[in-house]
Amino acid sequence: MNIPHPAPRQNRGSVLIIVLWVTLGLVTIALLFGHSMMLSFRAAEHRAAGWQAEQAIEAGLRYAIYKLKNLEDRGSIPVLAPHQAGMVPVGEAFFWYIGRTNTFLSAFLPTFGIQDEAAKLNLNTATQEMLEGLPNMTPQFAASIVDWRDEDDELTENGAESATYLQMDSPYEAKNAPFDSIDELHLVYGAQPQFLYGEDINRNGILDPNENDGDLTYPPDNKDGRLEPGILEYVTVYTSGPDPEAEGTQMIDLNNDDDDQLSTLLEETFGQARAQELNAPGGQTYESILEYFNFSGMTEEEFAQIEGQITVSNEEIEGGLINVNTASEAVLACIPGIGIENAATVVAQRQSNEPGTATVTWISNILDEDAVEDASPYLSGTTSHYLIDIAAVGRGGKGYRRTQFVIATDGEEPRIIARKHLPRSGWALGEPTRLWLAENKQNPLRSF
Ligand SMILES: [Ca+2]
Ligand SMILES: [Ca+2]
Ligand SMILES: [Ca+2]
Ligand SMILES: [Ca+2]
Repeated sequence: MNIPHPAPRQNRGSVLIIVLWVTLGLVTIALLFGHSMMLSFRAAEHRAAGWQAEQAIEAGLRYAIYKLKNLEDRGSIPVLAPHQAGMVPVGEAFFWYIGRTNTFLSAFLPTFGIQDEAAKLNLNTATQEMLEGLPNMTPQFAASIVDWRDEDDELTENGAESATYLQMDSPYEAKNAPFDSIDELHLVYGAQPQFLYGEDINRNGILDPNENDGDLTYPPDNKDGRLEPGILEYVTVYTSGPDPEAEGTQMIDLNNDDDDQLSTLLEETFGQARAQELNAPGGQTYESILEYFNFSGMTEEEFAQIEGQITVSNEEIEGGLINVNTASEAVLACIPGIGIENAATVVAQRQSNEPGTATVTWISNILDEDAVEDASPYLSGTTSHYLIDIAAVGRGGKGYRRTQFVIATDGEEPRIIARKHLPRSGWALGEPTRLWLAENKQNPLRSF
């Protein structure tokens, strides 16, 4: 009989160990595979949420343009929604218009709304003295900004021209031409993140936890419970007006355009009889629209109706008028005639004005005559350049996105003149919103 003799004990043990190893290997592979599946699933989920957020931003942009197109008072700031919470659902996504308050910058939730570029100093037209008045500004940096934009290579005292830039580790030349964007400030000699961003590293106008914890997390801050923003908060390159010759513009230049254009506007707005009672502007040069108002014989209410459609060209002051209804105290303090001594008074008066006021005339009721004369050539009561700063999330609060748009309304139709993604600027909607989204990620819509 041929009885198969069993394998030696030692061999059986080896086979078992091999089988165990193989099984373990398979399990490991399965686990790894599963993990990578999960990762790609999550990545796909994030991508889908990001796409939803991008679509929500487009929806927000379209709604803002619609509101600007249908403004009742030309040049005013549109009111977007009756509530201030600011979370607008679009399908499974949400978007927010990140705004600014009229008064202070230290709340923990962003203000909801459209911002005004005319609330800021124009980097291309503000004088060195005006720039020096900004918070976080140094005389050296203000001088370097002027040298960067002026076309010559003559060094301003404390400034920087190509000779300075060419000595740097990565040399380049001074631009010697106007700024195209405020981000160009990074190239100007002496630019430091603490000057440009201040404590507001994510540029949302509110105090985020990392902006009020000292040196514990970036950025450095003074932990005083108040937001001290940097220069970027207060400057623009987009307010080109008054430039009535600019392409697409519909504004009437009282100093250069045909008087018939103004007569037509006055007749259409007030009727023929009233238009004839008013003083016609013919043959004079005005320093400011306020000067024309005083001359015209209009009431403040009447003037407010045409203010967004007229301008005066001024050889000494080029462009960049500042909207007295929206500019922050810090910006108002830079304007000749207003200064630090009057800026707080202007802001206080503004709070008692009707919401949505879009006129400059009230300034002459609170400043003395000399101050009004100095300030009014720089001032406007309206705007034609709006900043739409939209942040959004997709399904489950994921896929955070943020894009800023500048819309110009000085032509027949509102047009987008700048679009900037802020992919690495960080969460800008405040800690309470982040926590709320985390708690409600399964079904955020239930609260609406
Ligand atoms: Ca220069
Ligand atoms: Ca912030
Ligand atoms: Ca900090
Ligand atoms: Ca602070």
